[in-house]
Amino acid sequence: MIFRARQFEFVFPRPALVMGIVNVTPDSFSDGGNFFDSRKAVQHALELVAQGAEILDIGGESTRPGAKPVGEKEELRRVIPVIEKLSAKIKIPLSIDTMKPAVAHAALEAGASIVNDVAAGRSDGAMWKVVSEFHAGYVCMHAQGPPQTMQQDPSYIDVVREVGEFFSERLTAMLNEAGIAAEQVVLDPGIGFGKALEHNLQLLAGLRSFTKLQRPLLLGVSRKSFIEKLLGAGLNERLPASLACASLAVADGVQIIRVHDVAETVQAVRMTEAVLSRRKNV
Ligand code: 9MG
Repeated sequence: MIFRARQFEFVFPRPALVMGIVNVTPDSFSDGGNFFDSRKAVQHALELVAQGAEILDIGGESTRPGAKPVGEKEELRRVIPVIEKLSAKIKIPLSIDTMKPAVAHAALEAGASIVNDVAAGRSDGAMWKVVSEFHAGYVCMHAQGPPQTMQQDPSYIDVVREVGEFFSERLTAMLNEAGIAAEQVVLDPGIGFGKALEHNLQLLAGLRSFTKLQRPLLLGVSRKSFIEKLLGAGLNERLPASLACASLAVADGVQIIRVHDVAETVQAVRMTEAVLSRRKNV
């Protein structure tokens, strides 16, 4: 299986890729006031690469449940200088985390190679045209509803089946209507995006079923609030559970893990892979 993102190509099976999260928001990299400092964001990104990140995901708009939307101009102002500086310094794929085609377009022009679209093309139909035009990699994530309202009353009959059907429908539409090649696409069940605790756990238990779609899978569980709902762990106490999910996911066929804690995740994932590679077929 191949994943192509502009000049980058990953051939699977291969060790899972750890994608480091770079949130370019004022609360993440403040200049000491209400603005963010792009130099601090770049510095943080370079540290994630030194820790073993093989992809960076750069976002200027929070997608946390209930987060306030950010205007296009402000989102561009946050992410583009960071992408320009990083693409001049490092030769790994940069992913732009956005639902806005104009932001994706500018980010790709600035040197990004992947579009991480938590709306899966449903926020603005122009997104897929941009992905197709640049031959970019594309993360197609499942969400039930937009971030502002998605956690109000998530409802499914069979969440694993419904997310699988969503992937099939989106893939068919992308390939047939948007001129995107299957090899550009990564699928992501969207843990925490319009899902109650039970839905998240069922998706984690059912990850293996998505491998039949023959596309790389991406999982983001890092520090998410469902961990607190299950275990009572506060924001700074969720690393062990995040690592447990990462290891289980890799064992079930997930190829990309999106995380804040890169060094710890790389260690957990490499250990998991070392043991998996020695499993006998009993
Ligand atoms: C932006 N963002 C936050 N959580 C995410 C997740 O689980 N997957 C992807 N693709 N993006 C996410």
